Amino acid sequence: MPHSDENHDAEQLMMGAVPGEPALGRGPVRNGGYSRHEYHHPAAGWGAARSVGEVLERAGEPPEGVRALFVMNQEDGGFDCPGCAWPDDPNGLHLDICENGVKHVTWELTRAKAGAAFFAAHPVRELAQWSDHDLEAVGRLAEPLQYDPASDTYQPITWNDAFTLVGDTLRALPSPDQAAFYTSGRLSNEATFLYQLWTREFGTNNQPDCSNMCHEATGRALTAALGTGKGTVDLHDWEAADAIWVMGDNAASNAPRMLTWLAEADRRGAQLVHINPLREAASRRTIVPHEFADMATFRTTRIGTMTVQVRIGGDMALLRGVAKAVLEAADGEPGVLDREFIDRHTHGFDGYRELVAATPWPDLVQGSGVAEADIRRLADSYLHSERVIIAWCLGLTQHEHGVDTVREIVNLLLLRGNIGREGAGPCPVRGHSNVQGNRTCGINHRPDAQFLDRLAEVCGIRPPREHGLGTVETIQAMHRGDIRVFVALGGNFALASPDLQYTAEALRNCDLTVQVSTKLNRSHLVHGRRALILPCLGRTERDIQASGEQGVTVEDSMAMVHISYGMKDPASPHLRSEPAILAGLARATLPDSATPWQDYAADYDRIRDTMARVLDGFEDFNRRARHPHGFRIVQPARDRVFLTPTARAEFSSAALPDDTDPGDGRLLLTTIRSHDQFNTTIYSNDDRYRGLKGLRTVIFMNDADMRERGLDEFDLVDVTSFSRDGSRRAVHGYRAVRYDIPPGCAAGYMPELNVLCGIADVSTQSEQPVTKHLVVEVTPAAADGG
Ligand SMILES: Nc1nc2c(c(=O)[nH]1)N[C@H]1C(S)=C(S)[C@@H](COP(=O)(O)OP(=O)(O)OC[C@H]3O[C@@H](n4cnc5c(=O)[nH]c(N)nc54)[C@H](O)[C@@H]3O)O[C@H]1N2
Ligand SMILES: Nc1nc2c(c(=O)[nH]1)N[C@H]1C(S)=C(S)[C@@H](COP(=O)(O)OP(=O)(O)OC[C@H]3O[C@@H](n4cnc5c(=O)[nH]c(N)nc54)[C@H](O)[C@@H]3O)O[C@H]1N2
Ligand SMILES: [Mo]
Repeated sequence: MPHSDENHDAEQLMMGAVPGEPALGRGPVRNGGYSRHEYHHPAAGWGAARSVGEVLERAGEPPEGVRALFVMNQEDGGFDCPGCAWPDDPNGLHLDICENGVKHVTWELTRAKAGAAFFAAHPVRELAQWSDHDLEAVGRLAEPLQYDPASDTYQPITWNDAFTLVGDTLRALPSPDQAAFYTSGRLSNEATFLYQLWTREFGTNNQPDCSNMCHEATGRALTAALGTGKGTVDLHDWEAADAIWVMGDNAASNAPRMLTWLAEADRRGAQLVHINPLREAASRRTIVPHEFADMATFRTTRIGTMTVQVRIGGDMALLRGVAKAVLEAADGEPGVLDREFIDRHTHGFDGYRELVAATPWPDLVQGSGVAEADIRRLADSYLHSERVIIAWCLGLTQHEHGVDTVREIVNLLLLRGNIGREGAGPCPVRGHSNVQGNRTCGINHRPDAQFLDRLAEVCGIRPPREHGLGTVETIQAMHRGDIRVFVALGGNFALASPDLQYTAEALRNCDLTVQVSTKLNRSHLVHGRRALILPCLGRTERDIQASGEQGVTVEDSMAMVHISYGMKDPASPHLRSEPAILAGLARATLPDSATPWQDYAADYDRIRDTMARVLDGFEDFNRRARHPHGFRIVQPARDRVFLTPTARAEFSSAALPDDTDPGDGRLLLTTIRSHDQFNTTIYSNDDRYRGLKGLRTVIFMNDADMRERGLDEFDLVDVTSFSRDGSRRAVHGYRAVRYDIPPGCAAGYMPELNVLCGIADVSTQSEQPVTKHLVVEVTPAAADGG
């Protein structure tokens, strides 16, 4: 097919859909070159300061202003950082700000605005050619908009007309199950509660959420093993642990405030273990992030005492190997196990012990990609540590065997009673700042009966009992035409989901798509026949309602709930808060509703009063939320109370994964974040700690795999993925980059590579897309046309 550059559809180039052409990626349009260097500096520190400076400059914000805001935030109990879910320092000793937190806040505070004039001037087909960075860089959405097919533009609509359109369309559906209601994990607890109440009163449990792509496996594993779907440790435990394992988490970029605690643990001589196919920055040296506020105290701390380079998807075999070595040691010295704990508090130990004994070492070595001697070394470290915390993130969950792997973590912890005592326990590192609170407050496509009973009783509604659809099922149902209306409270569904092409077809097949958002993104351009953009306040902005100024609560990774007050004036006078928008939508959908929607929107204390009656652990919510450090939701497993059917912690005896070998010269590809992005929000094309500048369309590969394919650094490659259903997908014009990663493994960035994730490639255990486990072929790029 003949072509010339200017004829290429920029959107196609962004996706890497044009053979023979370098893919563009979704960051800022490249004006310079790209480069690679070893990153020798500590994680965070001066590089961080410079990078923040650049982001601030682009957002037109003076750095001092933002820094002052953060300081003020800490002193006055202001807003919760909309970045990651890592908890605030409970001792209040650290000024807990980090480079990436400053970036997220600044991105929300930007002065640039996308109003009616902007949308009138730029039809959707034109915006579709813009990079995702450039879309968000337009600034904050300033007024409600409706898609006008005649002009292919978004046009202003009044809030009332928008609510009426949604209400009328929903009521006209033959069944409430023909609508789906997505949540991204930034939504406050109060808005979450109203959202789930609206959709359940309307009549559906179709509540897909970002958790379905994130930590779903964690929730299911911990619920099965411990009776509650959350971790059991808090930051005081981090201060008391003798060993901290960090599995499948790029902490330096994605939970930078964790570095403070890793550095502290290192100073007191705790063992730090990083388990990751990639050698990540947090396993080297760091300057702890709060010190970034005061660069005068530039000092680095060694973090990372042991790095275990497991192969992609090899974690379960590794953990089982450690368990095997522990159980072997117990044969000679029974005191190695915490027998009293095992006998009193657990169930299934004998079966597990037999299974582990029957698993030969070569299987564990093969499955993990780690030598037996190294597994034994790790086991020694485990045995010599009295108090062990195992933390994990997406490297473990986004796999077919995510649930089994998280349960294997629990197995290992149970052997030595490393749960429900000081300094020990499982510690999932959550993603979005309130993703955990979303679940706690009722967003769940598989709600339990007890919760629905309470909701029915307190709120006087009749919630549907059948389970609803999760994220991938929702995409499939939209594609089939079974779901006609799609509502999203935040997020960027069109780009965060797997199989971008298929997901786009699914969204375009809807009668109506509604996006409640702060910034312009791909999901506004990939829309249904009718489409609305409803702009809302961000967490940093002051929220004034009929009864006065309002605060909202969020729950962090360690189950602490606290109230957050915005401090900035809203970006536009037309913005509404999420609770107010939800109340408006609910009233328009349910004209005969007895729920006091207007009162809820007028005074969030009223929402919290109702939540206190529906949700376990939220008693006296209004008072306790205002306590200076908030309150901790009771986690029974922390006190060795296990709400499982046997009332004991459950060992799991699952089979080892059989999918660690992609076969036939193929590679396993994991999709990860760069340092300069927050999910689908791309700040720049750099990935500082991995030493890469100016390029996102890369495949990180082992040197041997590159040589085998005749590839040099930055050579153009094509990547083909092989889905379970036999289908193939490809990206063209990526560049190979040499990296310290095991042979047979490769990595590249989400969301670009979501093109390669087949819709059928979903974990049967968790429903999560297996975005850390794609089977691919990497070949030198074919010349144009193929
Ligand atoms: N700055 C910033 N902060 C964020 C986000 C962001 O995009 N930017 N996103 C937020 C969200 S929603 C989430 S869920 C978290 C995500 O936080 P992370 O889980 O750190 O996110 P990823 O970049 O996907 O990185 C996964 C890590 O797992 C490793 N990994 C990949 N495959 C495997 C495997 O098979 N086994 C093991 N052991 N490791 C593996 C990768 O090398 C990488 O270090 O961060 C949150 N915080
Ligand atoms: N291949 C691959 N795919 C993945 C992943 C992966 O590791 N690999 N990770 C998955 C994970 S862990 C997650 S969590 C999802 C993320 O999926 P999402 O949560 O859907 O995506 P985000 O990029 O976080 O959403 C960004 C948008 O949220 C909106 N927004 C920001 N703040 C607010 C607010 O306060 N209110 C409202 N209403 N809107 C706001 C803005 O418009 C912004 O454009 O992606 C998943 N997709
Ligand atoms: Mo996430």
